[in-house]
Amino acid sequence: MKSLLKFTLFPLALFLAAGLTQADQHGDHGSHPVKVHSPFVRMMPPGQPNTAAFMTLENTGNTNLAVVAAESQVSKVVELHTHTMVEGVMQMREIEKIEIPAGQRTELKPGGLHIMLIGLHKPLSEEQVVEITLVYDDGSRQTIEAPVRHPGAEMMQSHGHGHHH
Ligand SMILES: [Cu+2]
Repeated sequence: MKSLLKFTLFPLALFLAAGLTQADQHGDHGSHPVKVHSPFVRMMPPGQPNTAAFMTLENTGNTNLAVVAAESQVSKVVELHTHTMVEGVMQMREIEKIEIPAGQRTELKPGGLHIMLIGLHKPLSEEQVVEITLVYDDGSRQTIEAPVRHPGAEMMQSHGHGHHH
């Protein structure tokens, strides 16, 4: 009886361990219903303590999702922001979430939605890759890699036919 129990538990334990490992290593990449296109962080002039990350989020799943937080090691604070007109002046403000309805794309771009990196620990260098973790309202997390680009490169980015993978 004892050996039979061992025999049945062992494959189960292996299965569980494999499942956990897979979630740890691959949960952030590829399998998430939200695909992240062309992420980049804006290169700022020297001495600027803040910058922002932009990207297009595509929800390939059947359920609405929203980014409710973002995390990064490069700055003290990471906030979700948008731009709004306040008495004729464009202002940034923090928002609670960035919604990505099922089957749709949400664009984070200069002058609109963005992920604000506040209080950079050290100046960013061009082509440096910044890791940003997106936290979704379903509890899932997705870590993306966003290269640092000059503002001039943004134009190339949005109007060109670049292949960035
Ligand atoms: Cu902002």
